[in-house]
Amino acid sequence: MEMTLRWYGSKHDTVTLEQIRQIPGVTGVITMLYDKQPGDLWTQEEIHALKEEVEAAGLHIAGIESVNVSDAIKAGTADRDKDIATYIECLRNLGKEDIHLVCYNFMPVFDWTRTELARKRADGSTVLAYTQEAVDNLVPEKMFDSIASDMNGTMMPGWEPERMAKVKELFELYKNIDEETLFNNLVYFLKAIMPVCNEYDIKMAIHPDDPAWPVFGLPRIIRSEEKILRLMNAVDDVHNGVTFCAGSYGTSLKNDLPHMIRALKGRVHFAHVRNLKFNTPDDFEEACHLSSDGTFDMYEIVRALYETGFNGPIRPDHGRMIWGEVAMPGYGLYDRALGACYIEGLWEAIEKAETRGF
Ligand SMILES: [Mn+2]
Repeated sequence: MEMTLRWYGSKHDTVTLEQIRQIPGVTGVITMLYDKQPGDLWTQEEIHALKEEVEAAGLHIAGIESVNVSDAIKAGTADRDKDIATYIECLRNLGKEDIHLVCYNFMPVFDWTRTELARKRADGSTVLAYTQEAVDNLVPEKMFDSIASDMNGTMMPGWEPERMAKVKELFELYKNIDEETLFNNLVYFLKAIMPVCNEYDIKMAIHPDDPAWPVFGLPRIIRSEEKILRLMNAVDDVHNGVTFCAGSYGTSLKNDLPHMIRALKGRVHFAHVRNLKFNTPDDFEEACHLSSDGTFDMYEIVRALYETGFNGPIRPDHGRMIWGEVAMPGYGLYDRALGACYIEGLWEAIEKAETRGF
């Protein structure tokens, strides 16, 4: 595995490449061209410039998160073939720049949903949190407003003002799309892009839906072992793979995370490793990464990745806001750095126990 950190680019991120490089063991960043909208072309020159900036800081681009998929592709409208052609061109340009991992998601309208971005914990830290009750009492437009007012002056991916302005239109677009149609649209997209992925050895890694159930009546298709295996089998190519996001699959306590990792052996290309603390099955918060602070056994998650021969990038996921840091909620420097070192410690212990036979 390679330890990485997500980086939002010098224009948007409060964390610098210089700081990331000083986190023990971190050698790569997961990034993207943050001013691009879904459906835009990423030119080779733009990708090259980003790559040079990262490499000048002594790091490298370990993968892209994300090349976002347009609503035309997800909803299967008349424009989808045009957008798929552009997507293929983006992949080709990434391949030419020697980038071989692309994370993406296939969630309609909302990329991810939390109902609080700064819930205060007993130690004074703040974390992202979710309660089903809050979602049940919100109309989608208000969801955008509450997220926007809580961003610490930053822009959160998936919650861009451009998308907020279109929320009603987007709901209209997905009105008649059920899970089966959405799944078929995803398969259509993957089959169309597999040739360029094979040509440039680009591993596509789908991010699960977050939370792992339908919200606001929108279909959600990547949320359980059964559903993700169905997708792996529908397009049975190693380049059709998975971002194993523990914190997203883990929103459903029905998902057995280590079991899922083993079932997906060979198809997990990227891992988001994070803990959640459940207060009730309908109320969870993003704890620090340690097993002792949350609900998941992080040792078992990392062990499943190790034992299945996982060799892609791992990144710590949303961290707590601690030590007075002001940053994009979930994406401060300090707690993610602690998370990275903790995961590296687990990995080293598991690897040494295995290779030294104790
Ligand atoms: Mn994730």
